[in-house]
Amino acid sequence: MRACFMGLGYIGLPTAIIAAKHGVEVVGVDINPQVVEMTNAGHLHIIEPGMEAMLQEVVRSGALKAYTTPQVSDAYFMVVPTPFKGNHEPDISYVEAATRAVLPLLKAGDLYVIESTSPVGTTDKMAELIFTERPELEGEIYIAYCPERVLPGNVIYELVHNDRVIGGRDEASTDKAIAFYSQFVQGKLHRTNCKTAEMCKLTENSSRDVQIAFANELSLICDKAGINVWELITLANKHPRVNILWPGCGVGGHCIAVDPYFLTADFPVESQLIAKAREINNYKAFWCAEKVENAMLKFELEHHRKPCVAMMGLAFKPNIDDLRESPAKYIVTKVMQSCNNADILVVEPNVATHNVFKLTPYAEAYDRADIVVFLTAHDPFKTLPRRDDKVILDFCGIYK
Ligand code: SAJ
Repeated sequence: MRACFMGLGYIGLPTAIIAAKHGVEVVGVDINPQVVEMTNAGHLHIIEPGMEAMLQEVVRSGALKAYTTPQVSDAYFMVVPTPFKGNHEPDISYVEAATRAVLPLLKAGDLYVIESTSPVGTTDKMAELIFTERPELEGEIYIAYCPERVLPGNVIYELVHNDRVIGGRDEASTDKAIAFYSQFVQGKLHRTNCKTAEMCKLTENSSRDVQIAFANELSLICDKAGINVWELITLANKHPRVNILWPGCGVGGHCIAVDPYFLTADFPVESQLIAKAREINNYKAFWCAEKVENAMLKFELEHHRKPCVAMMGLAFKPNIDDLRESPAKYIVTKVMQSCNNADILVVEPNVATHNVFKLTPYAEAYDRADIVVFLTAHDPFKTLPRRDDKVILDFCGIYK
C-alpha cells in the first residue's frame, strides 16, 4: 500500500510519519521545496515533541520520502490548509489545487480522502471536480472525508489513540478509508457520510469556541461586579452537571478561532450563537488591551512617571511556542502602538528571538515592571513570587 500525503504541515507531516511507522509506504508532498529538503534530511520543520526522532527512523528505513509533486500511489490524502478570506469566507483553493495535482494520477481502486477542515459539501464538490475531469473514474474510486482531532503538543499520542469520524460518499468508500486508518489508529473509527463528517469537525471546534465565549463573558461580568472569576468558575464546576471552561485573553490558533466562520459563512441566519461567540472572543482581546492602557494611564497619574510594563506571553496557549493567530500578540501590538513612548518588556519564554519584538527573560521583566500583564499561562510564570508592590493584570489565570 502506497499513500500520498498532500501537505506536510502540522497535521500532514505527523500523519505521514505515523503511517510510515506502521508499515505504509509513504509519499510526502509539499509545494515548499525547503520543507521537502528538510523532511528528507530527517529534520522536522514543525515543533512537535518526540516527532523528529520518529521522522529520522522512517526516512532512514525508506518508508517515507518527500517530493514537491505527487507520485503514483494507492491512496491520496489532502492535508492542506483551509484558511478564510478577508470577509471570513472559507478558502478551499488549496484543497482544490491539491486535488487537481493528484487528478492525473488517479486510477481505478484508489482511495481519495480529505482531512483538511472544510465547509460542508467540500468532499462532494471535489468528487464532482474529479469526475468532470476523469469521467471514466465514476464508480471506480473511493472518496471519503476524515477530519483530524489532535492537540498540538500531544500529536504522537492523539493521532494513534483518538477516535476518528470517517465519512465516505458511499458505504464502500467508508469501508476503504476505515481499512486504511485502522493500520495505525487504535481509537474507534466511527462511520458516517462525508457531509456529517465535515460538519462534525466544525461542530467540535465551534462547541469549544462557544464554551470559551461563555467563560470570557463571565470574566467581563465578574470584572464589573468585583468578583474573582477563577474562584467563581471553580465553585460553579463543583455542581455535578456544570463544566465551565476558563476565560483568557481571547481565542487563538488556527482552528478554534477559524472553523466557526465556516458555519457562519454558509449558514448566516441559523448560526446566531456561534457568530456571537466569535464576536465575544475577539472582543475579549480588545478589552484586555484597553485594560492595560487604562492601568498605564492610572499609574502615570498616580506616580507622575510612565510605568514599566511586562507583557507576559505571546503564544496562543500555554507552554507552546506557536504564535499563530495569538490574541496575546495582538494585545502586545495594540498596547505598543497606542503608547509609543512606554517602557514595555515583551516576554515569551518558549521563543528564543522574534523579528518584531525584543524579548526579555521572564524573571527580569517581572522584576523590573511596575505593571505585570499575564497573557498566556506558561508554567514558568506560575513559579514567580507574588508581589504586592506591582499592579498585576492576570487575564489567563496564573493565580487561579
Ligand atoms: N482557551 C481558553 N480557555 C479554555 C481553553 C482554551 O481561552 O478553557 C483558548 C486557548 O488559550 C487558545 C484557544 O482557546 O487560545 C484554542 O486552544 P485549544 O487548546 O482549545 O485548541 P487548539 O486550537 O490547540 O486545538 C483545537 C482542538 N479542538 C478541540 O479541543 C475541540 C484540537 O482537538 C483540534 O484538533 C484542533 O483545534 C484543530 O486542528 O482543529
